[in-house]
Amino acid sequence: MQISIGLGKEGAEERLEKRGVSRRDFLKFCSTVAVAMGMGPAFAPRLAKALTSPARPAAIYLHNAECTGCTEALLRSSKPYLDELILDTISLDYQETIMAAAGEAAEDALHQAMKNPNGYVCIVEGSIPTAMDGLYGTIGGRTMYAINKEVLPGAKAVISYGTCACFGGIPSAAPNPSGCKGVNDCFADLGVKAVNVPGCPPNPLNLIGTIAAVLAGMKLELDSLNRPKLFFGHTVHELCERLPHFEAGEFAPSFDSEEARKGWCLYKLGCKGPMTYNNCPKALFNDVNWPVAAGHPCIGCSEPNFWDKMTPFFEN
Ligand code: FSX
Ligand code: SF4
Ligand code: F3S
Repeated sequence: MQISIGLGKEGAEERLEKRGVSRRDFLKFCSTVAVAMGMGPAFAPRLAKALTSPARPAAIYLHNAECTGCTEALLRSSKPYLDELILDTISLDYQETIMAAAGEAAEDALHQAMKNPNGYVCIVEGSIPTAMDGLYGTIGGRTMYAINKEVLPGAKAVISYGTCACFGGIPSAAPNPSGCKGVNDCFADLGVKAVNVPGCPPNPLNLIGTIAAVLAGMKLELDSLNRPKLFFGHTVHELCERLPHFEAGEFAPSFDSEEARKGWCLYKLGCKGPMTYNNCPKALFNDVNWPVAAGHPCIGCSEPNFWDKMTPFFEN
């Protein structure tokens, strides 16, 4: 991965053009993000400016206990420009999964990014193992706990990306032998107050929107679980296209039924949409679909302890 530290490099727009992403395409992408943020396309130029400002902070992306699905969601997105955007526009300076640097060079990149004159924002994926002094998770001989403790308190902003980083997620499911915890649970006493962008996996648009809002200096209104209301202000149920059938008492009797195919409500098959805050029906994944439209009940993946609290996922 290219390591670029803030100022003095060629502009982000030039780098995008070299990769075949025109300004027009870039603005189109910013419009998609703006619409997902509920701001309307007119907000796109402000987002574009925030994302490409030469004075933007470095971005550090830390991995902890997780399946790496959050990174996969980001990089495999069908948006053709998302990886270019992340690598070249936001200027991701340290990301263990995709960076070319390894060993000491990787550690140097981390420490260099932390010294960026414009500061740094930190995106965290995965939960933090705390049992046995954090020894369930180590990178380069240091515990994940120690690395996060070194990096997070000095960040301009911390964004927890994925339910694991936000609330502990699957690694913290009962009986949680590794003592996994979400970022705020772990580090609130050090003054860390991460914005939570949950989902297992989360929608990459919600991450890009949150980063853009942070870089643009927007004040993000958060709910009681620190999730931006822009993306998590409604339940999946409120936004669901099957809602008229719920209200009409039309419930699909089985997954392979004609009624399920006709779009009837999946509540009686286990759908947790009414208890789950997320914008999946509106934001969609890869611009294509979302679980309930594809015939799968919502399993509550953006809620704390969903693995313990929302099971059984299916009823029939
Ligand atoms: Fe967790 Fe991300 Fe679920 Fe996986 O790594 S939110 S297990 S999709 O990928 O942290
Ligand atoms: Fe609500 Fe789920 Fe029914 Fe959609 S399918 S209306 S989210 S209960
Ligand atoms: Fe997760 Fe439910 Fe959306 S399972 S992806 S919050 S539809």
